[in-house]
Amino acid sequence: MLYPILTASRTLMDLGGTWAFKLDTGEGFDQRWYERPLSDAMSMPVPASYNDIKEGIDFRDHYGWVFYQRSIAVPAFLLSQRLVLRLAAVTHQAIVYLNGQEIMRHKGGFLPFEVELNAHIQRGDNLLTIAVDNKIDYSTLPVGSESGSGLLGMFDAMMGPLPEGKPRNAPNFDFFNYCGITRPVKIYSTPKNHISDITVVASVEGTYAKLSYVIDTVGEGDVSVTVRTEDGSEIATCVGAHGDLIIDPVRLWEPLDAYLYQIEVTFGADVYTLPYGVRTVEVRGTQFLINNKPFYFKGFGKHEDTFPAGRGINEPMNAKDISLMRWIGANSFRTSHYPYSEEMMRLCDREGIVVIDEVPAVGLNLAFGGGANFKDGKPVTTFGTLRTAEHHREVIRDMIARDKNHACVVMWSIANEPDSFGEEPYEYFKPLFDLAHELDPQNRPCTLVSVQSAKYQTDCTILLSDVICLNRYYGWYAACGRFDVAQRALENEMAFWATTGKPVMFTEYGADTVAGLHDTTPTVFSEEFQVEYYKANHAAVDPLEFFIGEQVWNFADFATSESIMRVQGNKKGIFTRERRPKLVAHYLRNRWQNIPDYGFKS
Ligand code: GCB
Repeated sequence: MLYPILTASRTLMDLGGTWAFKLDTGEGFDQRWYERPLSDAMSMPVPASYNDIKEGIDFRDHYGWVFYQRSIAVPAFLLSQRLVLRLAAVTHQAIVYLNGQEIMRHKGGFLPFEVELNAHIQRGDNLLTIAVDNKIDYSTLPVGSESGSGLLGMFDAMMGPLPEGKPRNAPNFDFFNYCGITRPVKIYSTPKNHISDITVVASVEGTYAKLSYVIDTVGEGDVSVTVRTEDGSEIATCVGAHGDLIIDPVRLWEPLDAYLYQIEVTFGADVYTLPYGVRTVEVRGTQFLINNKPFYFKGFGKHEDTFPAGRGINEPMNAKDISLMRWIGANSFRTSHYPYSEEMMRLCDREGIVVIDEVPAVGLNLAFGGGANFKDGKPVTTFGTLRTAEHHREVIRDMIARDKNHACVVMWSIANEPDSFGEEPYEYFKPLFDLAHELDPQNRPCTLVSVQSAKYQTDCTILLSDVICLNRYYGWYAACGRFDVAQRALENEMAFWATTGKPVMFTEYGADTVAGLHDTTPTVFSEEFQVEYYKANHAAVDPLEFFIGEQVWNFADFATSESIMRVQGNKKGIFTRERRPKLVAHYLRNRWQNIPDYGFKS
């Protein structure tokens, strides 16, 4: 799927701004709010999550539908063009109405969708209404408890029974369920005969690169493709809907030293330019090779999480985060726990930040919260109970369609911390791994990010993942503060992973740390504790040749649901939510500046 841009043949209109907005407490569809201007509407910025924009718990924790509305007009001279309404992310479900008619619906809160407007749009003003649902359950990704019944708090079962409350979302994951129109809404135009997709795969041999391309089109016309350098010089050209472009000598896209060629495609009157970094990725033995050299991941699990935009796109913060990554000596992050904005992906291409791209498959684990889950008195299994399989295929398909050409993406993550132990998870995940490999024209490595458990020897990641990605909390959730025990336990577990013959890395490890809390003895939650925690973990993994990366949890403190485990959110950030460094940032900076991007373990 192409990112919408302005070109010599395409216009682009941004519908960002202040929209009318209304919470629906049950009457919105019956009263057909989408047919006329919303009465008693409040104002709401788009794009942004709505939750932190207004005050009060009923607003922040609203359960269900909300309505957004504005009027749109398209210049008359554009009505002969193909007009497309594109929504980059609406969390979690959207129904789009134009002039009271439904024109599109979409499930899934983190990937773009679009609809052609020509059959629906009128001259002059049109009423655009977007109904947005934030409900999560056993069929959505991410996963929540069924029908707003709410997971019980840690001690509720012990001290209950408690009376029923208002329905609410109960996320089976550890980040706030921010919702709304969180990424840009745009209308773009193309000629009727247009380019609908571009796929480019590079192979490199010495100084020589071959870019094999396929151009998908709609209608009649001739295709030509030209490659330009960053300074605009033409260096390769080809005609036809598929073919090979030769660049010799090639300048490779390297971590923190990006180079982007401009691939200019024309089809009849339509023109589109794709920025493209040439690099290779391969797992060989226990190494992760970028451009044929053994890469070491240094970086973070992140969130799209700022105040008050919530999960709403925040481009200044994205730029700041990458600046902080460079300052601290990091080279990579994972898009935990959902695909990030297209703007962030383009920025990572531009800046040379290496990305593990994750679908919103988090919470696929009914063992969270203590032991077997029960339904009607009977124990249930995760994948015998969840109804996510079809939607899981959709998000893999849509993420790869969106991100396949990005140089920054070096691996796909099929899920975060699912129940991955034994046969049933294997049966669930095997077809999803096969699908990702089959859909990705670059056939990048795939992984699932695995949860800490005593059952790790039965984790289906051993069979399925190209890189073993571990979330491990020795010294925090296990052996809290007992760093001698934590280190030995981690060493013992690593002895097992050594036998798999696969590369292994941390995708999470960390300790909650309240900025400003200090102690001479490193006690839990103090900044000194966080430093000691990381030192103990590094002592266990540094000697291991097959250990190819460390992504700490988390880049910054972030918002979560209410719980006695969280003090105004998760505090495992290396930076605060406002991006001030904790003590550990200086420790990591010193460490990472002395670890090269390539060749650390060889
Ligand atoms: C995890 C999850 C992450 C949590 C983290 C924590 O394993 O993947 O979403 O935020 O632990 O801090 O508990």
